Amino acid sequence: MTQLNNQTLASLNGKLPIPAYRLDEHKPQIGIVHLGPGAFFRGHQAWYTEQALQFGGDWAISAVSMRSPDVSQALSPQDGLYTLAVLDAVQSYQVIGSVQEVLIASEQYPQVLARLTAASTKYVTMTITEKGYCLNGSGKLDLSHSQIQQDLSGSGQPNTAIGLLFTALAARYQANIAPFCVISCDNLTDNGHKLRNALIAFAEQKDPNIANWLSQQLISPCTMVDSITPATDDAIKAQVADVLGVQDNWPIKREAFVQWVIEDILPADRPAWQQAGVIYAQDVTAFEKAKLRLLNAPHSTLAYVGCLLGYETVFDAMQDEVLTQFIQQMITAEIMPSFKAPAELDVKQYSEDILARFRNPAIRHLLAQIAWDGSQKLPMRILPAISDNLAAGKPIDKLAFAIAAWCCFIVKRHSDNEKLVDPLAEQLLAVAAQCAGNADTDVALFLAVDAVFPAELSLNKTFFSAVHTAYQQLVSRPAAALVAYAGDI
Ligand code: CS2
Repeated sequence: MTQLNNQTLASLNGKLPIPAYRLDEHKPQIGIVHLGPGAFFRGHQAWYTEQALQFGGDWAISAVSMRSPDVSQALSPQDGLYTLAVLDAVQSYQVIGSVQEVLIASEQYPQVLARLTAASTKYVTMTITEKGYCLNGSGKLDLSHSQIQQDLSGSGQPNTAIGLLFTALAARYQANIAPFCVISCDNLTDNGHKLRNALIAFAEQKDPNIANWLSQQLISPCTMVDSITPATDDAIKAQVADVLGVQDNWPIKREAFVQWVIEDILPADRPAWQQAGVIYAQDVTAFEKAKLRLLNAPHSTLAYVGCLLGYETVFDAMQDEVLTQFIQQMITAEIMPSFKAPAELDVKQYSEDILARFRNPAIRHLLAQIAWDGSQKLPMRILPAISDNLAAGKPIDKLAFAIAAWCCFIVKRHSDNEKLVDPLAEQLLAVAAQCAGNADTDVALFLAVDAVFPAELSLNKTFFSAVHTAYQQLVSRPAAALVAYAGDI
């Protein structure tokens, strides 16, 4: 079967939407560099930019992975082209052309730096996951982080995204070129502010003049990003080859729902993202909170409780009436009262729509994938709601059940001798190795992991006892525990 690339693109015309601008003589030049070319980026920001490119401008994307060669090896023979499959009530396919190249920073550092220091590069967007920002428990740059220390020492190429961005910004400063705008597209509370502060904190260690310049000129909006985009599997590769009649090494699948809210501080010189459906808002925080607490918190809860019950996908778990009742009750009784939703958001409808998205039969989303990086995700998704409810004297039992389920999930990973995907895997598995199924000691061991549980939580008696009660029931009989929690305790 022939390969999807610039030569075979024209043959797809009329079969499905293709990037016609790739067939033009004057192709859009690169104006955006994206760090972390994973599935979510390719189904979300790259799709929005694809729509925006219909309105013109030099906004093609140079995608950069820090170390992994996988995406570059798959897409470079395809001139960066790939297929987006939207799997929902209606299924559709589109060839995306906004990604012009995929580079690997660890192997192609001079090219990456050249892209980042070019005056024509106006934006750097990123999906580097929560751990990629190297932040400590209070959301500040962790200067004791081994890779940050290495990058600060300046010996060799930067290993972290923060180190790479600083190096490029420093070169722009020396060359009197304005800083690019940085746009975090990760599920981090206050993502834009945290990124901006991390870059300035790094610069303060290296050169106070650059730190000062960045604090005056660096634009880093907060964003809320949303679209369920599971990892690509062989089934979708075969499906896409059927539809296109050409081979696509790495197509992307996602649901139809897609949302991007950006803090309204970008310069006028920007891609036509608004025409593509991006919402610009004065205050993104409330949107972020709503999404992290009403989508990502239930997602993580489904992942840990669902895995303990032996389910494989979100769709499977959502077929379990007791589990969905528990999730709905957790949302209504504890999550919704924990924050103030954006005035324009019908929070009840928004939550119902999210649960309907979880029931999408066309999306095979593995719970095990959502379960990755719990030590990074729970402090963004569940612990803030618990802290807010504790401060307001509101209930936390169901949220604490989710935390206890995470602990049991780790204990099970350890006893089944299965891999735990988490930057703190070693520490967490060491804790699990000491667990004997006794809630007194086990919960104390987990809550002592201060990289996850700040002191104000781990020392909070109400929180400890709520996790303890849930863990005690979950560790021996998860299904019975769930039944108990799905009703009122
Ligand atoms: C998921 C998210 O893997 C996960 O942690 O909860 O990737 C989720 O699918 C997206 O945030 C949806 O926008």
